[in-house]
Amino acid sequence: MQKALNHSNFMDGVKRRNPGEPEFHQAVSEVARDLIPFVKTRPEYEDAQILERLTEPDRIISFRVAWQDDQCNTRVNRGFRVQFNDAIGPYKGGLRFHRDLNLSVLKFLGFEQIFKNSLTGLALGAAKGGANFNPRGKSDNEIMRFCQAFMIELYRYIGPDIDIPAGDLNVGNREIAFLFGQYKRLTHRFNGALTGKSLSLGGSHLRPEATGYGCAYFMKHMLNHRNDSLDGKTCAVSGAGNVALHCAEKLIDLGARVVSLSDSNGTLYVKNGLDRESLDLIKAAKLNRKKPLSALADELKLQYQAGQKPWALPCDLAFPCATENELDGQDAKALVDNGCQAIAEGANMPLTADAQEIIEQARLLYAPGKAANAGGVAVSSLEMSQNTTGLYWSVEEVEHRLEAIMEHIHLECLCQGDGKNYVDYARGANIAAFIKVADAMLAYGVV
Ligand code: NDP
Ligand code: 2IT
Repeated sequence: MQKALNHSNFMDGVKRRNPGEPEFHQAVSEVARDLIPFVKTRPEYEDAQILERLTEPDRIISFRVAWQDDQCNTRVNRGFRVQFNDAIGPYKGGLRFHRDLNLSVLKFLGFEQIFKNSLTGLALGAAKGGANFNPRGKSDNEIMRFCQAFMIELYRYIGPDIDIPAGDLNVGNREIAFLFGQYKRLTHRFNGALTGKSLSLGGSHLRPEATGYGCAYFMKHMLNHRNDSLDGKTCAVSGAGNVALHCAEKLIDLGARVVSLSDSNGTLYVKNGLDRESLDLIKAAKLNRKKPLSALADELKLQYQAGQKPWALPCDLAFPCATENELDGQDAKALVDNGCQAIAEGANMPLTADAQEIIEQARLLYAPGKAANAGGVAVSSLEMSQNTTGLYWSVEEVEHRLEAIMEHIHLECLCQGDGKNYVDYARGANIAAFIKVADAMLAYGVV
């Protein structure tokens, strides 16, 4: 006889089947907390074991990547693609290069992607991939050779209607160009098998900006829903990469004051708010990987707090845009004590489980990454449409569509998460996203 479905039994099973994968357990546990009570009201989902199936990736591909560095030393890394779920569309999700990348991280990212992609309202399944490759200190030629070697294996598993990778941490325009160039040579096809391409390679306007802009829009909608606005709000932003810089840019343009950026070594603090000119200089330098944030702070005569995170700074709104578990319980408490009103996650799972609990118990508005950072994958989908039709949209057209998608996601979260005095966006996002995927899985029968 099967055990009764409850959070503890369910998570025991997940941990037994996936030992030593704490990030994956954390992501599943957060979703299961909301979905198990919901599934118990819909026996068709429970009978069909949808939750058990949803937490098992369709397949995991792992491969050797051998390449040569500038000194002609042979180097070996491990490449991955976790194709998690294609119930509502072809596999879609980013590629990450990071020294410590492992399957726990990729499975959490691929799992979150199922829900994020569903929330966009577009036909997108979910995947994530990358390599345990540390790009720090590598030359452009080394990055190129690594990307080419990585694609020699990956190309077999991807395609415009199979699996469409994009960027993520340490994979931006430059890497996507190297990857796409190699894909094109190997397949003899020019198609939309990768997104995040630069404009000259068939990319979309605003793809680099989309995740950060979308995150700022999501916050705008949360505030508008309670008759408030971004105007004059003090915002703490973490990270100084693609997501953080574009989130900061849109926040400034929408009238907010951005008091911080950060990187793995510390925090740039600008008490009166970064001006657009300084942000543009930082953006130009960071996106071309030219300088660390501390050097830019020196140049711009701004304060850099080495070894510090931004969360102890007084702020109205917080935007963790760097990486997973970057904001812990102590940081969450500091935000609450300092009067922070709302958090929107630009990064994937930037809050530890106890931080999320503290934020929700204090009744801060809380937009989970699967809702707030979905603008990136949404514009990736717009890039796919443009590649398929060969018709390309203007900046204005893409921005208009991105805004509409973020508004739609906000409404989806409200539909399932609106409580008496508090909108539980995390619950709303989990349930709204789940219904669409679960119904598709039911329709397919037992697969
Ligand atoms: P980038 O590589 O462009 O930038 C990452 C930034 O985060 C860098 O400034 C990096 O600093 C900083 N960072 C990395 N690790 C840490 C750490 N442990 N502590 C503090 N800072 C750190 O990546 P993205 O901006 O693209 O991605 C950021 C997050 O957003 C990730 O969680 C990613 O999964 C998520 N995301 C990205 C999307 C996209 O479209 N790119 C879409 C949706 C989500 P340093 O240079 O010192 O390493
Ligand atoms: O986490 C994410 O949503 C991304 N890295 C972007 C994925 C995509 O396919 O654009």
